[in-house]
Amino acid sequence: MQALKETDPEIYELIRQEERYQVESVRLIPSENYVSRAVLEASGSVLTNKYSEGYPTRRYYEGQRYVDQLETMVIERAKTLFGAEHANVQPYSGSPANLAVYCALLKPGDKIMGMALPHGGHLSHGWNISVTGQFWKSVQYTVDRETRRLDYDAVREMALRERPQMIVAGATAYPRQIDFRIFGEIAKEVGALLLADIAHIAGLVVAGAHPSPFPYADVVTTTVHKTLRGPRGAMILCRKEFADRIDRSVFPGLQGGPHNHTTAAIGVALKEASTPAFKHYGHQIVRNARAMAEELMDRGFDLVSGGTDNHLILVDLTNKNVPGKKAARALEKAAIICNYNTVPYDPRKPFNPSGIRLGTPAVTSRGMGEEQMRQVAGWIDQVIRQVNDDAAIARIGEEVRSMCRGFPAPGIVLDGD
Ligand code: DSN
Repeated sequence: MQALKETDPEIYELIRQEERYQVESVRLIPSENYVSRAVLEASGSVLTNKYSEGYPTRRYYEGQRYVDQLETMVIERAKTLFGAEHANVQPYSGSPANLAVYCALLKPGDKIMGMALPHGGHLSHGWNISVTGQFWKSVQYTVDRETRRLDYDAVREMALRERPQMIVAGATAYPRQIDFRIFGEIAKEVGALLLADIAHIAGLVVAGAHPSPFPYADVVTTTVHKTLRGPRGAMILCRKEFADRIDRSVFPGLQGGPHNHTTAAIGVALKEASTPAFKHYGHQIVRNARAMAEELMDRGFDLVSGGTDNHLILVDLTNKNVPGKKAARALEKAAIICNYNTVPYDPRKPFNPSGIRLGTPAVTSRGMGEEQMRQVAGWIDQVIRQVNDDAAIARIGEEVRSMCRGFPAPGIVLDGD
């Protein structure tokens, strides 16, 4: 980054510090990852210079001879990888992708039925402070109070009672597999469309480590920067019959020019995701999450739903008498990065909730395995036990950083290395 160093040493320095931070910490935020050098290069390419409103061969600008080839190739890769009839690779991120789907397929005043945010859903699934819960009517299903898992009978009852026009299946903090087949049946039964938001699990789906939402969902949205390990961006995959409405909703409905540098980087990530190595990676994410979950439970941690079968773990810290925010802050000081999170039926407020959310996509990208996951769970335990002891936490941080040095972070070459 010589040019950046000369032009803007302040920004250069912050990026260098962030690189070191990412290398020297155990990153357990389940929606984060390390992209490859190839993805970073495509993302930082001259494609950022281009405007190309419209779609391949139907643009409002000339000069698209390479951009058209590029976007067409990325669309084809997306369709092949997920087995979809149509793909739109232009949404800027996950929330705009979901908004584009609602704008395309719902009328004002129609009803969305999604998973409640405090139970693991996403803001854009119709939660009341999101425009998706304001422009459309919204009802929200929850997890069961006892099992803290989805109760599909209750979801069906709500759908029969509420008759939504769209059901959203997908989550950001749900540690169990989602049964898209049942969601598909419920949607059919009540005449609703099914939107599967697989942002968190797209990489697992591609790897065969989580059942696919196809052919049950009418539309599938996903970000590409989580388990799929691409740049920050999103895609909408759908049946042919919805293709025109979806495309028109993304552009010109909601967006202007696509971010072509992102499109290129998505293409690279999709190519990487089609390899046997990625398949192994997806399964290892789940094995790692299970190992960490088991070790945490052995140490007396209360995991929402009693464990995990995907990439994430939701820890309810009530029995440890440490609020989630305090825990997450202490862990950060020990070079373990996670986020505080509400747990279902949380008596505490979202800004200082009872839980923390942990995930294994990023650490798995570094080649860490079950042994390291158990070790990390042990450090988490030690930090929570000594949450007020800064010296002890600093000592744990040294151990964490030392372990990290043995696992190179993809895409990052530290200055001087
Ligand atoms: N904000 C993302 C997450 O962390 O799960 C979801 O969009």
